[in-house]
Amino acid sequence: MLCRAICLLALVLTLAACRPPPDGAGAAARLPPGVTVEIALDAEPRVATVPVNITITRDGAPLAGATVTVTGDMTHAGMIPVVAAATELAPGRYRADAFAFDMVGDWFITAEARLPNGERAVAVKMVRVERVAP
Ligand SMILES: [Cu+2]
Repeated sequence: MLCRAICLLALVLTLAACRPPPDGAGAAARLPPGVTVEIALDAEPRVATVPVNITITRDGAPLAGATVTVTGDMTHAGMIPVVAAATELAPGRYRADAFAFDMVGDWFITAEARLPNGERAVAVKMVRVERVAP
């Protein structure tokens, strides 16, 4: 009985500690061994077009030839996700030029990469969009 209470407490603490975005987007983050996917915005997040840079490495070396899609979604229901394809600028460096935030609030950006060997790598970044572009 005590054990069960402790387990339950541990579960509650775990749930409270990380608040994954709705629809399990946080849980969808996955990286094959040795692969890193970094998401960086070109500018301060605001309601405007803000290109998204994605850097992909395997064992520290640039990973070229991936197909990368960037999806922006919000933490409230009823949003149509923003989707933009990224192009490869240099080996391992990808960029979604057309990505645009269309609302103020909390967003999560998902970068999904199909690697040349068929593996799938997914990273998620939380972003708060504070204001409309001047
Ligand atoms: Cu919204």
